[in-house]
Amino acid sequence: MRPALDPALYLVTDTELSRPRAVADIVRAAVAGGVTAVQVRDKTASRRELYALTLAVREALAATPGVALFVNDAVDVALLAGADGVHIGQDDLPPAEVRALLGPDRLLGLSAGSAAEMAATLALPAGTVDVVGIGPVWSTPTKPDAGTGLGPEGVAALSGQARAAGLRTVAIGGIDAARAASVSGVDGICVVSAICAAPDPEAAARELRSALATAVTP
Ligand code: TZP
Ligand code: MG
Repeated sequence: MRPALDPALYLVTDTELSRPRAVADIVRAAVAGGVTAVQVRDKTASRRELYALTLAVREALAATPGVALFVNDAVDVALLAGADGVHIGQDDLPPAEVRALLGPDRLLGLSAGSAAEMAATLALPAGTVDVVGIGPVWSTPTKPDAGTGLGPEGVAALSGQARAAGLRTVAIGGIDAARAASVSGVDGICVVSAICAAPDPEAAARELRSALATAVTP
């Protein structure tokens, strides 16, 4: 069976922004503050380091079985580390092939940042993708190459298409507690710096959670 996924407050980790703290410690605090899903993302780590990092985060999540664990890009690492799923972008292996590698019992997330990418996502066979990351909502120094933002309206429009097809959606890019209130029409918000760079990640997660009511609409 595919693991449960509550995407309401989705943390994507960043090793650099977390320093000098360990990513697993940030994750532990963030979950205590209300984070519901976690993606291990480290573009500079070796495969071996990413595997070790994923195991450490998995251990940090052991006490909270409802919090889904994704690995960014690396299907092999996700499978070997016993993660719940993998998140891929438009330049990674094709989603249908990744689904074949994952089998039916893991979650697959996919990034879509334009109408064309959403159309391609919606053309995939049912059950390929579980959750679509839509963004950036706003341009963000965390991922400078993500480009200019779609804005909350652009995200809501793409999200509406995905949700009509039965997919869940998260908005990503430039979201903090103040801006979360202007996001709407998604199943969750996804943040990196708002939690990883926060002096108190637990308090930051709590603050984001209370801003969620307007962003996450049925
Ligand atoms: N994909 C699109 S924007 C982004 C990713 C991974 C980074 C979002 O980071 P932040 O710090 O929440 O703006
Ligand atoms: Mg990728």
